Amino acid sequence: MVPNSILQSFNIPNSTVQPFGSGHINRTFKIGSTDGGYILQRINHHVFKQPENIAANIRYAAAYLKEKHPQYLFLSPVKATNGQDMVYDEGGYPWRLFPYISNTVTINEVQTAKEALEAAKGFARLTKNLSGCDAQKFHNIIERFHDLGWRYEQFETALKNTTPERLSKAHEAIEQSKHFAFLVNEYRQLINSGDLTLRITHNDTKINNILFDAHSRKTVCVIDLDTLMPGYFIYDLGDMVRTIVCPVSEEETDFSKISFRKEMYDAVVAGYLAEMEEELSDHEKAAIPFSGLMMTYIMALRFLADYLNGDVYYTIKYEGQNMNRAKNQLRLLQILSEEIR
Ligand code: ADP
Ligand code: GN1
Ligand code: MG
Repeated sequence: MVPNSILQSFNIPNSTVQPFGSGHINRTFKIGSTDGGYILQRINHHVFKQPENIAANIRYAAAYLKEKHPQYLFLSPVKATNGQDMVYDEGGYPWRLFPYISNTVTINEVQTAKEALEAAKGFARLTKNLSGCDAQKFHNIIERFHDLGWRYEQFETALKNTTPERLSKAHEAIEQSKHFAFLVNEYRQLINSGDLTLRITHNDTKINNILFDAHSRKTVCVIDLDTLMPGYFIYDLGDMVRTIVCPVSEEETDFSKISFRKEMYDAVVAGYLAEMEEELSDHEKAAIPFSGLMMTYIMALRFLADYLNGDVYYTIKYEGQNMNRAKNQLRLLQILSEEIR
């Protein structure tokens, strides 16, 4: 649970502390009453090796947005009593506190095209509002985070280092993954073409990283800003396609439920373009169909590599979960590759 020293550092007295949310990386707790209170998070410092850089990026973005877009709701951490954005526990883990945004919900599976449209607008607005700021001022939080070539190399390394047992259990998923390696070449060509502009992107736009108003279902603000850093628009749009067009999430193990919902795809693209149309070049727009394929593939490779590596990165609740996630994503990728282009 939460160490007392941490509660004291944020001056949180005798509160109700409950585990919250379904993220794979950090630990999240809800503090206080249902319609108020705080979100307390322990940052995974094995994944985020320089958490101070996360805080610096968020501070820089917050200051810029406050000046240029004062109406825009951007979630900034609440400072600890010592004035810092984060405090460290005895194990060296950083903790931070956010205001809990009342009357909001997150969703893991999109039900309506309106939700898809709103989510895409919400994530696109972040990049649009930050378009005037200096990308060089942002730290790269995780090097080559969405570099598909790098992720493929990591998958190959995992293949070499894994146990014979995991290699044999993952045989089918491995073969399917290799089948899509042509996407790595496409990715390299696209990046090398210089056609994509480096922007400030969220880089983790899965559907549960945006808050919806509980009643109107309009988006209230984006959350999970750990990977806010320079990136290409295909990363954000692609991760939305990955998590929105399918009626079930990456956790679904009944793969027959995985399908492509055209009305959701159209809504995601329309929502993104509603905010970003004027920012994107024609070359960038031509890369829209590739984005969903690329991000679904990268996630399949990352889940599978983690399974082969012995489940060291993503939180799992049962043995084989990362392999199931990879199989789920490979099924989705197969369907997307037939439907999108
Ligand atoms: P992770 O990095 O582990 O995915 P998130 O920052 O996405 O962590 O938080 C996990 C969950 O907690 C979210 O999906 C959301 O349901 C909830 N949450 C996080 N921050 C807030 C907030 N400020 N207000 C309301 N709910 C939040
Ligand atoms: C992780 O933190 P969370 O659960 O929102 C991961 C993303 C993946 C996602 C897949 C820092 O995101 O890149 O898309 O899991 N974040 C990191 O569910 O690796
Ligand atoms: Mg999250």
